[in-house]
Amino acid sequence: MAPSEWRTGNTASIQETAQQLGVELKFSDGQQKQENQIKAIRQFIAMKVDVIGISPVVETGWDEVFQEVKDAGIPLILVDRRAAVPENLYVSYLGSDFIEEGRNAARALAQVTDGKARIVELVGTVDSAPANDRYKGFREILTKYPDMQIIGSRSGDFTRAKGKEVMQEFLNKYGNEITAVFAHNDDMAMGAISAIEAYGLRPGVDIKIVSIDGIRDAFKAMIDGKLNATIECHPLLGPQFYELALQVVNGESVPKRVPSKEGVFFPDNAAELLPTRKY
Ligand code: GYE
Repeated sequence: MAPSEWRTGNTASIQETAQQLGVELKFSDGQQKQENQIKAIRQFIAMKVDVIGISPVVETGWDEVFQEVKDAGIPLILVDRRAAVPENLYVSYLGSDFIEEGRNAARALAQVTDGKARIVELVGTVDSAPANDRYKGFREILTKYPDMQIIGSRSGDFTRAKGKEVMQEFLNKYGNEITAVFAHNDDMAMGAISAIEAYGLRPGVDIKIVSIDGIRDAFKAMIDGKLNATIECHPLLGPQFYELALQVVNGESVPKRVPSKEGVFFPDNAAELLPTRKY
């Protein structure tokens, strides 16, 4: 099962666009495990594919297998998540600016709490690029708000179930002291919302919540007054990915970094925007 609605949307975009373009896609779901991803890469090398695209589940531990890809003469494109490897091991990185998303989450939380908050943070998958960067960007802006403090920070692995579990633990430990939640993705925020309701508090009112992705459920939660903002992280990367891949295969030069476009959404126009949301 996909860890998040974001991932489901991303996978659908990669698969559907291949079909539309008539590109042959060999797809492998890493199930959140680096070892599975490494195994799949080696299989793709053995198949002598033209291009390999990967969303590295974590940042570190890729040098050896990426070198094998390079030695096999296959161009590698990082899609969505970055890997901490030398630049010569991949041709391009297509994805979001996760640091800016973290900054935007802090700005939005400052706005909805008037700059006063005791925050618990639901961190994404440990060592993943989005978790590392969102963590960093969020804190960068928080230094400007002395009355906003992070009182707890733990990984919920980007899933609803884990987000709920970690939020329950935070509530048991800090109770009414918590006035705000920053969740690194909407799915964990959805889990936190159920935990807060079960605890007898009102999500979005007693505890303000800001998260990242912009999935349909986040818009529904904003309409219901349970979520205070979502920062867009665009998963529909299929078209940009194949454009890059085809350029690379045709020997054209491509930029090392291709950013995807994102916005920030608040409850006021959530109902109007919900029908336009594709993931
Ligand atoms: O925010 C989260 C998913 O890598 C940007 O991964 C992606 C993140 C996204 O599981 O929902």
